[in-house]
Amino acid sequence: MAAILHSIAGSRSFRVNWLLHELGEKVEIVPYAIMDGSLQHPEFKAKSPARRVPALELDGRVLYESGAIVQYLCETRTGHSLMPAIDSDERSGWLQWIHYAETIGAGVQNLNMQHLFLPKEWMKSPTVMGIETKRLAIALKAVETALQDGRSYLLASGFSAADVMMGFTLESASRYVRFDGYPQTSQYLARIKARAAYQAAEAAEGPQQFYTQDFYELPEA
Ligand SMILES: N[C@@H](CCC(=O)N[C@@H](CS)C(=O)NCC(=O)O)C(=O)O
Repeated sequence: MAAILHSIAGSRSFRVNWLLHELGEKVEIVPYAIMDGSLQHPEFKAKSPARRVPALELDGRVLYESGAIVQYLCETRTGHSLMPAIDSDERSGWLQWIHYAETIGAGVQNLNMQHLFLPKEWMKSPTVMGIETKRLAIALKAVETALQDGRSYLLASGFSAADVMMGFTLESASRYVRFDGYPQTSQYLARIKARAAYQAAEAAEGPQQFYTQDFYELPEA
């Protein structure tokens, strides 16, 4: 039976969509939109109490939290190399990146709120936008540093689910922080976007719903 993914195109649900494609699992996507009230339907609330995507129906369960879903999929599916073994030296790094993707994700979310969702100009705070952009730029440095030794992916052993968590997040972060100062990260992002499963997942969910510009400049403070 196909997994049922409750999703907004271009949101964190892309991580789950992409991972399911990497695993070769069937996925049926139930689409929502960020601003049309569809996340508020009682039926969806029963699947995701904070009314957020992703939520995934699989194996007779309903799961929310993208990182937990990614880890669950890695732990319950076999025949892949998306997660280092529990006694591997790389396991702690894998866990760190899985969760660090949400440190970067939180920064992006704060900037999405300021740049995209606050409906009136007077509600936006150039001070908050400036601080959040700086904090995001600092958080991204850890990724650039990790890639300095020329490795292709976050783990030296190769592609893993940590790249799935991080990859989506970097794509969104690049709307707010110019990646010119992050050459390794730039190449890394291009590398993961070239993956067949990434592209198949993009095609399955359709155009992202968040951004109408490639880059959002900071307003004058
Ligand atoms: N930590 C959660 C965050 C989920 C989340 O905030 N999802 C966003 C889309 S990226 C959402 O559904 N936002 C709707 C809202 O805030 O109303 C996860 O990783 O699944």
